[in-house]
Amino acid sequence: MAFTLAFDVYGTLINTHGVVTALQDMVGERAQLFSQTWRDKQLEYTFRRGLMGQYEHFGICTAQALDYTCAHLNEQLTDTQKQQLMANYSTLPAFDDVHAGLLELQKAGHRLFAFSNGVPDGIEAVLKNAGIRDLFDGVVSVDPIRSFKPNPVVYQHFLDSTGSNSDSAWLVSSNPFDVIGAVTVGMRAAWVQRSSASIYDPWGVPPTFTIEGLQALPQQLELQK
Ligand code: LAC
Repeated sequence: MAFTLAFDVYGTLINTHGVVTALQDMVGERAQLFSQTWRDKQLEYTFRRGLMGQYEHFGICTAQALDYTCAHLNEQLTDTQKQQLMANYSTLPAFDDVHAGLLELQKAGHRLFAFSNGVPDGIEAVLKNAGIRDLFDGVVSVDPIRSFKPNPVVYQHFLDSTGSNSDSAWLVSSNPFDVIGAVTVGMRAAWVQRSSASIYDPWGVPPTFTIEGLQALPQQLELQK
């Protein structure tokens, strides 16, 4: 049986910490801390906007989280530096295991979709620049729903947009909140734990299985048919 696979983009296919190199020139040794704070705040803003019904594009959440991070860490970046960091967001790299893993899944006959908080143009650009856009059947953004993961409605939007259902569709994500969101609406979900430093939320809602990278996914899915 072929499955419909929803791949989370930022943090799963694409390494958001690809900005660290550019940040090293701007904030030196605090580049890693800056990147992590920026990413955490970006996600927090999506959660809060979703909860409050105050939707703004993911790019706005990212830009406002960047301003917050500068203030929080007392780093005075110029407007040009901030624009450079925002531009980097569309040229972030894919993780090393992604291209080969997607290719094998495509060959196995699965339908592959990118499924993200990003707006369609942003998702298209980052996938294209990372050299993996052609491996997908399509892109599904939360934007038409005007909310963010893990609102249950956006997972239903994925199923509706791809003509799939919770028996045939899987979420593949490194973000535990995303996995829990999908499992809660009845989808199956693979958690991609690339590092032991990545901790799963102890909510009693486990992933269907855990893998260390996409190379393990084809075989794991084979066992689920
Ligand atoms: C995404 C967020 C979770 O790509 O980073 O949907």
